This record gives sequence, C-alpha cells and structure tokens, in this order.
Amino acid sequence: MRIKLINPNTTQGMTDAMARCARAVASPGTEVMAVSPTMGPPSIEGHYDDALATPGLLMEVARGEQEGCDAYVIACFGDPGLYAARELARGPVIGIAEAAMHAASVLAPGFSVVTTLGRTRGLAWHLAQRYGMERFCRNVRATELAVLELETPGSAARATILEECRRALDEDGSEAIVLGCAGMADLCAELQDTLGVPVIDGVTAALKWCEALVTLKLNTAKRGEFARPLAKRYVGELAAFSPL
Ligand code: 5HY
Repeated sequence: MRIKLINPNTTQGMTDAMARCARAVASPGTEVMAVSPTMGPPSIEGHYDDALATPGLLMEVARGEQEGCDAYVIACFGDPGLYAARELARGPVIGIAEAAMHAASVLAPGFSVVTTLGRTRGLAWHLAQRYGMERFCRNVRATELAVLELETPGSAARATILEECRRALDEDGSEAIVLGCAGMADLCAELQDTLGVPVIDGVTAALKWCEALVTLKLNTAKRGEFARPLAKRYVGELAAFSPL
C-alpha cells in the first residue's frame, strides 16, 4: 500500500525527520511518500498559518489521487484541511492530533497535550472538542518553543519539553502525554523511556491507523459530507483549485 505523509509546512528538514519516524514503524508492504507543499508557511503557529497552509496541502492530496495513494496523514497538530482533504481523497485521511488523542484515550483515563506556542492552545482544545475528547484531555500545555526551534541543533527544546511533560503528569492528573507538534515525533521514544508513561506521537499513530483501515479495505464515505467537491470554476489565484 502507498500512504502519503503530508507535512503541511514547507520546512523540508521537518518532513525528512517525520518520514524517518513513519518509515521506522511502517509495515513491510507499506510505501511512505513524504512531502511538503511547494507553497505556504515554513511553520504553522496559528489560525492564519493554518488557513494558508491548506491550499498547498490540498494540492498534495489531489496529486496523491493521481499517484494512486491509498491513504493520507496530515502531519501537523492543527489537522489543517482535514475535512476538505476527505472530500478529495478516496482512501482514509487521518490528522495527527486526531490519531494521537484517540490513541491516548484508550491507554489512559486522561492525557495532557504538550505543544509549542501558547497561542496554539486554543486550536488544540478546539480539536479535542471536535473529536469528542474533552473528557480525556486534562490540559493543553505550551512550552513556548517556536516550531522551528525543534529543528535547531543544540537547542534546549528536548529539556524544555521533558520538563513540561513532568509538570503535566504531576499537576494535571494525566497518565499519558500527547505530543502537540509533528516536529516532536523523533523525541517520542526517548520521552516515553524517561517518563515511564505512554507518550504518543501523532505521526506514527496516524500512519498505523491508516495502514489498519487500508488493510480492512475501509475508505472515506462518499455519500454526503465527504463527497467530491461540486464542479465549479474558481477565479483569480485559486483558479487552479477549481473542482472539475
Ligand atoms: C505542527 N505546526 O505539527 C504544528 C504544531 C503547532 O508547523 N507543525 C507545524 O505548533 O501547532
């Protein structure tokens, strides 16, 4: 099977790192195609970035349909464009926040999200509500790390994230941690070993969920809400996105 891992930001180093994590857990028969859009923000740290990352993300999903992709991972914790992508895709489309929260909800009575900037906390809470995870999500904690600080060699990011995870376990009543950024994927195993609780990275959780659904021959429902977009002609800069 072929699963397309889409990093909606345009930082290739992040795409490469999350691809390594995904390929490390992929089944032998799974090809992981990892891409970033050719246009958009270098990091997604708020609603405006999220909105303007979506066109490039959707272009990659449309290309994926031509490439015969069986499923898609939207590898950004805001799950940008998730439902629009489901209109374009035949196969499953899974967001990393969605996957990580659901995984945590069956492993622990409650979890905390540890994310980057405080301004993205509201987005994570909104997703928890959208996914029916309010009763499990005990807190969303910000490290105040910029997304690209996670890519900076020698930064104090690891220590900062570990410290916030410890606070979450001590103060939130949480028994699992959800990593609130795709850029944290390569820290997951080390954090779990150190903390001794389930630490869930959404990139690998979403990848394995996609594999399971494709193996079960389960695709996105096309009867109504996620049917293909209605044909119409867009004008201006977005003309190329016209649903045909
Ligand atoms: C992510 N931003 O996973 C999110 C994390 C965040 O560029 N990749 C990004 O801070 O919302």
